[in-house]
Amino acid sequence: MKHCLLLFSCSLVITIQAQQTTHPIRINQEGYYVQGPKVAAVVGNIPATDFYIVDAGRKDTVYKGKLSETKQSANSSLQTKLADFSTFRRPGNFRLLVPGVGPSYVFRVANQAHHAAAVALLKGFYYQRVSMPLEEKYAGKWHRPAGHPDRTVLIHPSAATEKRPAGTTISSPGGWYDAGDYNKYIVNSGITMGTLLSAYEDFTTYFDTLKTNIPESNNRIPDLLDEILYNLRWMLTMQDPYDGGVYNKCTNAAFDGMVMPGVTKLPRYVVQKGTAATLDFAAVMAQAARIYKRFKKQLPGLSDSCLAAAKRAWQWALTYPDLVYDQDKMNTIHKPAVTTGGYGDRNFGDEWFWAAAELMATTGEKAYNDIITKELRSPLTIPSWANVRMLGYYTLLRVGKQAIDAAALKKRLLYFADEFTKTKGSAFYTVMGRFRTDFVWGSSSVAANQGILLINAFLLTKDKKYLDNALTNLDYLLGRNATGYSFVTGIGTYSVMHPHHRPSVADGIAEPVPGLLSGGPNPGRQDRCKYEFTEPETAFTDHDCSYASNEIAINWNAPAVYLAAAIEALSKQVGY
Ligand code: 9MR
Repeated sequence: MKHCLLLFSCSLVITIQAQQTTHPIRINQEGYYVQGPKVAAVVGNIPATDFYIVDAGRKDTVYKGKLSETKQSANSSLQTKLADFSTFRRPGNFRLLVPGVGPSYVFRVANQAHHAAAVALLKGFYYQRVSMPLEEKYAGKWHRPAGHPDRTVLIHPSAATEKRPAGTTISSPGGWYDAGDYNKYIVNSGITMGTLLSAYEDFTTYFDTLKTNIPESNNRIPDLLDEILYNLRWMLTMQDPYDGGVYNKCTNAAFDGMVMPGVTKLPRYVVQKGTAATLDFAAVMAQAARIYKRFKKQLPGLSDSCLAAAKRAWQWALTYPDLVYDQDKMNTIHKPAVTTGGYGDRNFGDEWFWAAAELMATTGEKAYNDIITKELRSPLTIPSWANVRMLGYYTLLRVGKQAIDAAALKKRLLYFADEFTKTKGSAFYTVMGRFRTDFVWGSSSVAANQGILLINAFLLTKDKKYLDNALTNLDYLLGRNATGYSFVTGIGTYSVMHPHHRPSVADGIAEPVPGLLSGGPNPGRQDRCKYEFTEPETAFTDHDCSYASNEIAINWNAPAVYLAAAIEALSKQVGY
């Protein structure tokens, strides 16, 4: 049936609420699986009751459906109607049409609908590499010279020891820039690396063949592990060989300006060691030891070195079980003052638990069981840089079952995950936003980490409902949300263009560096930039001023890699 062209060409005028300027039809801009769930959210006070799917080229109507009743969002004043076209199962390019609203962007219905997103998000890490040039054949138009060499890094007075006095230097090259800034932080590398390593452990077969066109792509190590290795080698330099403690960060004294990496030549420092950094390091090294063991031939000695480093870090932490990195306090004592990111965690129970879980899972040694048993009593939480407890749970259920009552832990995890399967009342049909507190600094990573929880629940039960719910948060990240943006640069029709990311600002290229996940709505608006909307799920501005809502960061990209890749890896199995 040919559908009225008039309808198709009608513009996007309508009774849409003042509270929105982006496209009123919110879709996953990257696409939908042929056999999978397909939902769009139409924002505004919509009189229409029907919707249509039209072929993008010929504009034939290929599907007709009923819009849901009006839904009031719990996280803003927005209202929506949902268009569920899950029973439409034809591959191709389409638009969704709502009378009085107009056509949506073109979207794809395809197998492997998120392959490109998974690859781009992983490739995002390559673009964050610090000390090597990004060559055009890998980086395309975003090629650039090497950033900070970090071969001569000063011991800050806060980190001075007899063997490494203040002002002496160490070499600490490589690693990824943390975010839109040019510093390298161990605490944030911890959760990032744990998440990526877990992605490999959970979806080994998928990642064994996934290529991202990086310089190491032909070295007989999966690209994911090559990418992780670039940061792992840097992390190893951050351990003091004399005592096993780990410096909090390798940093400038103050943030660089909005210039390309390596342009400024200001001194770099490693600063005070701390319990959080050292235990995160121990966990990552223990997990890496387990995973890279398979690649002994390609990487002789690496796995053993990682395990030795993990054990030394653990020993240091036993001596300093509660050493907080308090930057403000540090600055009252030592010069120069350091004003870059703090990642100043104060509660270490979760780091103890995660490190113990990884060390136990790798070594099988009973020495870690007491801490595991003690910490198992604490409540489950969605992970964040300051709370890594869940990473320990995932690992114990994946490979460390001998140390725990696995059945009981599984039950707890599923009980927790079930809280995140209540998409029904949601105005955007996403798990994200179930709680208003989901919208914090880096809220996109909350969505991605909820997705990981649900995927773990799926892996434990094979119950498809968990994957369907995880997918709703990928839909959220890629456009079905209150802002109308795809939060991943370069992915989707209307994705963020001006992230707070120094290379993207300074490189003179219109498109931002691709594959980077924007932080997302954050009503805290700590950057004091101008925000058009300020409610929990709308407090976002695509402006490079906005480090509180539109920065990018490695600990946000990592769970998005996991989520997109896991859904791709499982899509066939669940019949998407
Ligand atoms: O992601 C961090 C967020 O949870 C904190 O509230 C915020 C303020 O301390 O810092 C964020 O991390 C930033 C880090 O300190 C420096 N690099 C950029 C990070 C992302 O904004």
